[in-house]
Amino acid sequence: MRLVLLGAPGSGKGTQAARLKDALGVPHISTGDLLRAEVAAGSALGLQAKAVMERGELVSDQILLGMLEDRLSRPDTSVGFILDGYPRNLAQANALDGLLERIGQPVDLAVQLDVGTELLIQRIASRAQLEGRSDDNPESVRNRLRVYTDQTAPVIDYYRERGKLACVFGVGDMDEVFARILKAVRGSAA
Ligand code: B4P
Repeated sequence: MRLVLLGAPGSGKGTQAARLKDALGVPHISTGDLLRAEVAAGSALGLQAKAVMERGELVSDQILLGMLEDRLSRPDTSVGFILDGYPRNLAQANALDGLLERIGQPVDLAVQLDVGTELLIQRIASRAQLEGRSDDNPESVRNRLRVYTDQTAPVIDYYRERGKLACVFGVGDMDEVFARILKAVRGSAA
C-alpha cells in the first residue's frame, strides 16, 4: 500500500502515520522528521532548513525531492510506504508522481485528515508545552496554517481529480480517527 497523508499542521498526520505503519506493515516516511534529523545532525542541509522551518515556511522543493528520492531508494519501501508531510504544494505533487512513475510505484490513495482551525491551534499549543518544538510558537503556527491554505490545500483537489482521495474526519480521540482511516484505506483496496 502506497499512501499519502494530507492535513494541516496538528491534524494528526504524524500521530496516525505512526500507528498505520504497524497496521499496514509499511514504513512511515515523514519529511518533517527527515528534516528535523538533518537539523539535529547539524548537516549543511539541516543548517539551511532550520531557519525556514522555524518561520513556518516550506523548505525548498529541490531539497525535499532529493531527500525523498534518497529515502524511497531504500529496500524497505518495496512493500509500500506512508508519506507524511509530502507533497505540500502542487509542484511537489507533480514531482512525486514523476518519481513514483519512474520506479513503478504509483500512489494508491491520499487520505486527507479534516480538522477545524481552532482545534489545530489548541493541539499545537499543547504539543508546544509538552515537547517544546521550535516551530510550535504562535507566530510560526499562524504562518504554517497560512501556507497550508495557500499551498497545500490545492493538493487535495489534485488527488480528488485523479480519483485517489479519501476525506476522513480528524476530530475525536486518536483511536477513533485511526479506525476511520483504516476503514477508508481498506475500503479503497477492496
Ligand atoms: P511536519 O513535521 O509535517 O509538522 P506538522 O505539519 O506540524 O504535523 P505533525 O505530523 O508533526 O503533527 P500532527 O498533526 O501529527 O512539518 C514541520 C515543518 O517541516 C514544516 O512546517 C516545513 O517547514 C517542513 N516541511 C516538512 N515537509 C515539507 C515539505 N514536503 N516541503 C517543504 N517543507 C516541509 O500532531 C500534532 C499534535 O496533535 C500532536 O501533539 C498530537 O499528539 C496531537 N493530536 C493528533 N491527533 C490528535 C487527536 N485525535 N486528538 C487530540 N490530539 C491529537
